[in-house]
Amino acid sequence: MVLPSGVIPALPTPFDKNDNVDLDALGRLIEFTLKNGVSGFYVTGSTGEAFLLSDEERRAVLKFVAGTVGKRATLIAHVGCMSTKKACELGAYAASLGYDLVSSVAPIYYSYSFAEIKKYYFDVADAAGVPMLIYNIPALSGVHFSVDNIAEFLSDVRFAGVKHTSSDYFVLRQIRTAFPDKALLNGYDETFLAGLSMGADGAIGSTFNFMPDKFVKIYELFRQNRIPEAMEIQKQADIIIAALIKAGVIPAMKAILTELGFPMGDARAPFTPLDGEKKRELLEAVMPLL
Ligand code: MN9
Repeated sequence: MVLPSGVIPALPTPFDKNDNVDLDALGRLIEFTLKNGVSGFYVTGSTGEAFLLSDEERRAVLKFVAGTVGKRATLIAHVGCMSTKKACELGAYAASLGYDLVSSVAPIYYSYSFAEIKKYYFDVADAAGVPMLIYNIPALSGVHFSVDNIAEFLSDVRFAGVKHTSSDYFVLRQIRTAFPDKALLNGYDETFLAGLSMGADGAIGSTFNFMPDKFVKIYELFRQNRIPEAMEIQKQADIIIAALIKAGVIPAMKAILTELGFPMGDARAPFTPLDGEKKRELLEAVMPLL
C-alpha cells in the first residue's frame, strides 16, 4: 500500500472568464509545486471546490491531474458525494485512472447515524478497490468522529488513514498511538508543525499551492529535529494564512495564485469574488512575504 506522507497540496480548480474549468494553469501549478518538493496531490477536495463542480467537471479534473502527474507523486482523489452511489462511481473511476488512494468527507446534510456513515465509507472503499483516506473535517461536515469511530475504520485493511482537519491534537495523538502504521495527514496548514509533533506523517493543504517551499522546509527541519528553525518558518507562514482567512480562504488563495502567474479565475458562486479593496489589502499583506 502506498502511504502518503510529506507535503501534499490540495489542488484548486481553475475557471476561465465564462466559468468553465480551465486546466492549463493547473498543469503549470503542478509542475511548480513538484519542483518545490511536494510529494503528492489531493484532487477535487474542499480546496478544489468539489461540491460546486458538475460530475463531468470532477471527472475531467481527476483525469487531467492523473495524466499530468503520472507516477511522479502520490495521487489522492477526493470522491465524496451526497449519495453513496455517486461516490462509488467516482471512486471506481479515480482508481481506473491510477489514483493511489481515494478519500471522502463524511456524507453531509441529513445527520446520518454513524452506522450509515460507516457503511458509506466501506461501500466507497470497496467500489474503488484502492485504500481509503478518511477526510475528517468536523468544522465543515458537522460530523464529529470519536477516536473509537476512527478505530472502526483504521482496524480494517481497506483504510489507509485519516486527513485530520481539526485542531484537536489529543485525538491525533491517540489515533497515532493506536495505529502506528496508518497514514495521518494534518489538515490545518496553520498548525502543520503541531500536527507533525503529535504524530502526523505530513499534511494536505490549500496554502501549499502557493508556498510549497516553506512547508517542505518545515517538514525537512522537523525530520532533522530542528524544531525552533521549523517554528520560525511556521510563524512566517501563519502571518500569510491569517490574511488569507480574513479575506476568505478559497477566493483569497485563487487571487494569490493568479497574482503569481497561475490564473485561477474566481471561486464559484455562492463564493463571491474579492472586491478591489479587499484584494489589494490581501495582496499587499501577502505578496512581499512569499
Ligand atoms: O485541506 C484546508 N482546508 C480547507 C485543508 O480548505 C477547508 C486547509 O489547507 C485550510 O484551507 C488552511 C487555512 O485554514 O489551513
